[in-house]
Amino acid sequence: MSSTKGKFSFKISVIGDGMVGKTSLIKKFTHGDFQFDYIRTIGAQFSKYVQDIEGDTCILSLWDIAGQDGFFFLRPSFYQASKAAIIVYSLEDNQHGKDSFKHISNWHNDIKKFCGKIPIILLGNKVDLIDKNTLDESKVLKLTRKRDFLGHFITSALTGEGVVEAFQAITSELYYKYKKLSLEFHKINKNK
Ligand SMILES: Nc1nc2c(ncn2[C@@H]2O[C@H](COP(=O)(O)OP(=O)(O)O)[C@@H](O)[C@H]2O)c(=O)[nH]1
Ligand SMILES: [Mg+2]
Repeated sequence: MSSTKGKFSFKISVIGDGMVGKTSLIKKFTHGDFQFDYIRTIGAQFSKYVQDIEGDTCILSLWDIAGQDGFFFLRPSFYQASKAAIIVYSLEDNQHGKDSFKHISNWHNDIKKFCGKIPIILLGNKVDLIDKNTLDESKVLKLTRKRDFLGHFITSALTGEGVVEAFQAITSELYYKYKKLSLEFHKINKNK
């Protein structure tokens, strides 16, 4: 974390199988003015997004896997110093959707190896492609509890449903966590 005068920087890794909508979700959240900086050596792209909370500035740096399909283990440099992660799967009622759900645990184990326990939210994306009434959330809620994820959000990068709520949940979690740490840090130093 870098925190001076109410300025916080958070790296958030957005992971999950190819084609689940990671890039589209980031674009939707940042209103399309998403500037990709491509890091060729590790196959990643990221964008900065600035959000003010309670007078402090939070700079989010959203890391996105550039173009790989399926599940594969990422390089440590992709995850390095991530303060949080967003794991995306697809709600599509087909093999791709099912596989992307199955791979959540793999993605989680992968990031845990490099970052330890960090706040993670799970996004079930492409809800616009299914009938919401047929959605059975019991399995995913069990997984959310078991893996101690911060929450599960149903999203659509197409309609925008749930997108802002999801990104804001992770941002405010980080903000309050690091704000508290920074206040404690200043208190300790003042008393020295
Ligand atoms: N209907 C629908 N299509 C989506 C949604 N999100 C992404 N897509 C489409 O799914 C494909 C893969 O999206 P992309 O963001 O590139 O996935 P990524 O590989 O995870 O980054 C693209 O054709 C997107 O237009 C969504 O919420 N609803
Ligand atoms: Mg992508």
